[in-house]
Amino acid sequence: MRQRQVDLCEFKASQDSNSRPKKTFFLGDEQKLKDWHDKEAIRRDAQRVEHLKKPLEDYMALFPSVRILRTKKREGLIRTRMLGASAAIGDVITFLDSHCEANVNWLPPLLDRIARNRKTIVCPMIDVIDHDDFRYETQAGDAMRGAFDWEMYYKRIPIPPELQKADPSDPFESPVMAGGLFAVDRKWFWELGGYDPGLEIWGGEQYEISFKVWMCGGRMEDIPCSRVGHIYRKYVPYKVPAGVSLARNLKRVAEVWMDEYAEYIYQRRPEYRHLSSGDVVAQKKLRVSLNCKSFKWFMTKIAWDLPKFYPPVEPPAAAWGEIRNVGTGLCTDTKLGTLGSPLRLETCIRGRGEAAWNSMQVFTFTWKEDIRPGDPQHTKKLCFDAVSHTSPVTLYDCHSMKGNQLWKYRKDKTLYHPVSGSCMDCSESDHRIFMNTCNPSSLTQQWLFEHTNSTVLEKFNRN
Ligand SMILES: [Mn+2]
Repeated sequence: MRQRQVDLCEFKASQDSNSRPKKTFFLGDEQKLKDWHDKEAIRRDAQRVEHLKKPLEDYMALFPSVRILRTKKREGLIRTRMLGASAAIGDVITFLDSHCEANVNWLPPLLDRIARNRKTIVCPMIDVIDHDDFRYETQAGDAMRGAFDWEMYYKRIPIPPELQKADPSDPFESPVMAGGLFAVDRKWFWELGGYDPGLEIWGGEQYEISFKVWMCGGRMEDIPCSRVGHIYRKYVPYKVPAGVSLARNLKRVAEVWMDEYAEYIYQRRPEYRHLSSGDVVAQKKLRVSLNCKSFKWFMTKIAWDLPKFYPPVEPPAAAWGEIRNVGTGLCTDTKLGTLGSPLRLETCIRGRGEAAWNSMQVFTFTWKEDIRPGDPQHTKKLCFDAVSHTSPVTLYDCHSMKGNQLWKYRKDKTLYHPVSGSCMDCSESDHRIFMNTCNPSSLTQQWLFEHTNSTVLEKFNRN
């Protein structure tokens, strides 16, 4: 049998590919590789657009091993994938979105891991194809673990040192997959019950399959040597039927898989608590029959690093309420500002009975050491942000990575910005709030939070 050598780590255009060690991989023979490809099923949702009708069939006629399946009515991503999977005959099922371009030698490194352990679900690394000009690049941070916050938004967290491999091109464990790009042993997929067929159209299915595979005796890996480009769209180009909601899907996943941790979701999304998740009896039965472990096990053994970034119970804030300037007696105010707009200095409105005070002059110095509009229970995802030692202080999307959104509220009442080594200052005449060279004797650099938690502040200032 002729050995075929495949260079795994040659990527078309990934930016850091120069620094990536090259690896080689041996496959049984060429025919086997062809078989793998041939057995991938293609699936399409019900016809809506012209080019998915005859033009698609004409094009695919060039590839005799490709079968096009069509649903009778609109089924959505989840059930359509199940239809494709049920028609597949190969040993391995690979799911990709339609707006993907597989990179060089993307498949063998996925199959290799499944061949070694059939209960491993493997995900390629998803690179970014720009939706405007199709340029190709790695995601910010490249290799990261898949995670979620307790509103069930997908998040990426760094690989902790304990899980980092000597060779960064080695596969690494990921708690949840990003979306729907993965390969799985076909029989194992069906042993797991496929996707929950009660999930509608789109959303939550990546959590369902991820929790299920980990908790029910399998595992999941991201494979740095397998690269697939994906177009991240600006908007969703289709309509979701009335009555279908992402919330209902997420509630279903939480009810079936998350045990007592579902409560953390309901605390943040109270509207989910009484939402109907439909009939989940079959899903719960499956969980029992597969002898699946608890969500607590998942959080302790697999996603143990997640709470450091997204704690189920929010740690206490260091300070909150209005932020009053000592020199001017005026308060920081968002002026209901939009993203990127500068903070302003305005007359303090606390106690003046103005209904709007809540949304404009209340801030929280959070456990992430950033400052956000809103009270501690309802912070917005906007943060005090400064780019230099002379720039205005603006509200920007919170990145939760400290950096230019890290602040220190010091004993001398200054708001110190470690990255620029400067302090928050203001000017009474034009109401500006800006960064300036620290001068602890300047009263315009001293700020008073309405409430402080000295224990938390002391801990922050020790860091
Ligand atoms: Mn996609």
